[in-house]
Amino acid sequence: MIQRTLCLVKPDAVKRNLAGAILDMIQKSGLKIVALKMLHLSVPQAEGFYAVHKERPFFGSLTAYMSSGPIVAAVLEGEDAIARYRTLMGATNPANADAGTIRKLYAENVEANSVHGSDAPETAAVEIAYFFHTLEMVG
Ligand code: 3AN
Repeated sequence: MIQRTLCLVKPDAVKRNLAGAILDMIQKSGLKIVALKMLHLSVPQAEGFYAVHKERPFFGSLTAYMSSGPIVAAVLEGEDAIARYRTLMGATNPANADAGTIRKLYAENVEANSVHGSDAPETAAVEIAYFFHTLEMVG
């Protein structure tokens, strides 16, 4: 099934000039970028995005980090895009990520882990709509 998923290149990776390298890995994997922008979230915008995690102990730190610098947001499209992109990202904690994954290569730690990817069709739809208007997506 052709799916769309939300990709975020997080502040740690953008700050280290890794956005291009990460988007290159995504494109080389065969996923297609159908929307792309750079933005700097405010704390309330980061809190809105991570609302599902608001009871977690790391919520304050996570939202401070996600609003600490610019991010790159993209919508990826392809056959089985949600699972394929999560495989390419690797495990949440880079210490547990497989060799060759984005997080193994670039993530600093479990919080500053370089990339975000939606985990299911329902969350992908909500997350894509959080960042992109329908008219900003092509293809
Ligand atoms: P994933 O991004 O792999 O789907 P989630 O949804 O469990 O992982 O966590 C969302 C984000 O919260 C992670 N990408 C990471 O930045 C942060 N995070 C997850 N677990 C921790 C933790 N134990 N300590 C600090 N931050 C965490």
